[in-house]
Amino acid sequence: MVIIDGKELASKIKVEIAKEVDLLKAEGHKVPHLAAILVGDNAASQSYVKSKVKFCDDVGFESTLIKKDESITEEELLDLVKDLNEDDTVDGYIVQLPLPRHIDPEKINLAIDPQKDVDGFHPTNFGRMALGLPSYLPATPQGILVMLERYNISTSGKKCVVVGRSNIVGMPMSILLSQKREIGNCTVTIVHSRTKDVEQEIKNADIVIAAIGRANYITADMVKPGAVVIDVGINRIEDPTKKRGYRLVGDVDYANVSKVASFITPVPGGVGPMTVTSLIMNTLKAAKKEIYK
Ligand code: L34
Repeated sequence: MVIIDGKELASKIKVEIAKEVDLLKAEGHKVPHLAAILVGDNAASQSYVKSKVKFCDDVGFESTLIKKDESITEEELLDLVKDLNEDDTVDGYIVQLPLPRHIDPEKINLAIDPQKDVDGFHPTNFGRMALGLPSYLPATPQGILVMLERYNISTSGKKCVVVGRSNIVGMPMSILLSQKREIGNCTVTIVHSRTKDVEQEIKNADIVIAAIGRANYITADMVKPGAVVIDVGINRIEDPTKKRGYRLVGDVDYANVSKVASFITPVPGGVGPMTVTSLIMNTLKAAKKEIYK
């Protein structure tokens, strides 16, 4: 069994991106600039955004963190988005999710300039992705593709089961893995709340992508021996023995599934760091105008 070390891979790619930034500077270009809007005081969001800003620092990007109180109105947030669309010094930006209940995330998403949408969430980018046109790929699915690629895991012709159908992970992941691309050509099944025999579907898979948000949901008896298991879940479980009062577990029962899988991602230190890496990769593409000329 091989542990897919997302943290280590992220550090490796960090060095590669830092070199590209040096090259850009040597050619007289400005460094890439990522902005992030963070609304409210959700502890997990704060920690995720903090790692995004730190990654920018580490590779020599400029970053701007815009923190807003959770009382911000939808209109004010839309104004902020408009400002970032018009700010020529910003190459790409994100609005960290989730947003407070009084703000419609769809409305905010639609207001983002697709050319600066380094999350790849805007319908223009999602549509371009689905059509196989150049686009920013959503960070988590792209991070997973990079993991599979860098660990030389062949996907062509493999049966892949994606558990969960969210707009930001399950749905785009299933599209990408079924496409005719280097890491793709899978026969993909999406498993969701209305699936008849969830366990059998998962058991058929050569590659399992778990993105449901339920702690330890995938158990060893559901996994085909030798399968590749990618765990997207980040669930907080109360744990008084920990300083923070909780520990993180994935959607996969790691202790037991790791005994049957050929490759597996841990939580933490698996997909999470690759999500951050992938956002930074997209920001570099934005600065270099690789997707939109
Ligand atoms: N707009 N909202 C927007 N874009 C995103 O791409 C995200 N996401 C998801 C939540 N909301 C978003 C993230 O940034 C999830 N996510 C994310 C980012 C980083 C990590 C996990 C999720 C991460 O670094 N996880 C660490 C553990 C961090 C901790 O200790 O809490 C890990 O090793 O898995």
